[in-house]
Amino acid sequence: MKKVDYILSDLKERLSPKRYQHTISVMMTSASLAMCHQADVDQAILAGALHDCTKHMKAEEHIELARKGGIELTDAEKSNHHLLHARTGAIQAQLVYDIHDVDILNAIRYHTTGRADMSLLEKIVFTADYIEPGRRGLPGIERVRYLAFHDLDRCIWEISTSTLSYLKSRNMPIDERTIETADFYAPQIVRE
Ligand code: DGI
Ligand code: FE
Ligand code: FE
Repeated sequence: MKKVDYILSDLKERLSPKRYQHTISVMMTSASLAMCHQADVDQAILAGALHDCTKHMKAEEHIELARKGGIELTDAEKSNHHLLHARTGAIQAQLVYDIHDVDILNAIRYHTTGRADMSLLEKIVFTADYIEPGRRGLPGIERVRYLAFHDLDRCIWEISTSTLSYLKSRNMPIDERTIETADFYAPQIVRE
């Protein structure tokens, strides 16, 4: 059995049907973006398949995985499931699915917040998670989807600023990395 087939059959048992469908969509969108931007399609498929592999876990399971992986969690992470699943997802990918490709592990780890100066694979998974066909009701999504295939850095800036506005409007805690991503990918103002 191919590695990705094993991973998908295992995830199908663990994740809810909705999360599994999202996983498949992110995997296929990552593959498409990899084709467009001439990245490694197999890496994109594995990273897309695994990006939310711990999303179903309860807080205690996340904390246990973080302990196993030997990572320190910030208070913000401990209290925020959205931030935690990306970090524990990378550990689960390593420990349970035997993935040791650092680029794939980082693409999982940074898929929610992004970071400054991402690798092409990191950019692809970050973007695919936001634009996959099942996502509904996001502001300006048609344009963001267009940009994903035509101007990836600009697309990342639009996604991160849109996420920041959403978090601010709801008074949610903001991870420093999310701000760092928006700053790094802000279009340069050309001055004469
Ligand atoms: O796991 P998914 O739902 O597929 O997507 P995701 O991993 O991108 O998580 C999306 C959520 O993460 C969305 O509600 C916005 C939130 N998010 C992104 N950056 C931050 C954040 N939440 C907080 N609290 N702080 C952030 O900086
Ligand atoms: Fe996620
Ligand atoms: Fe996701």
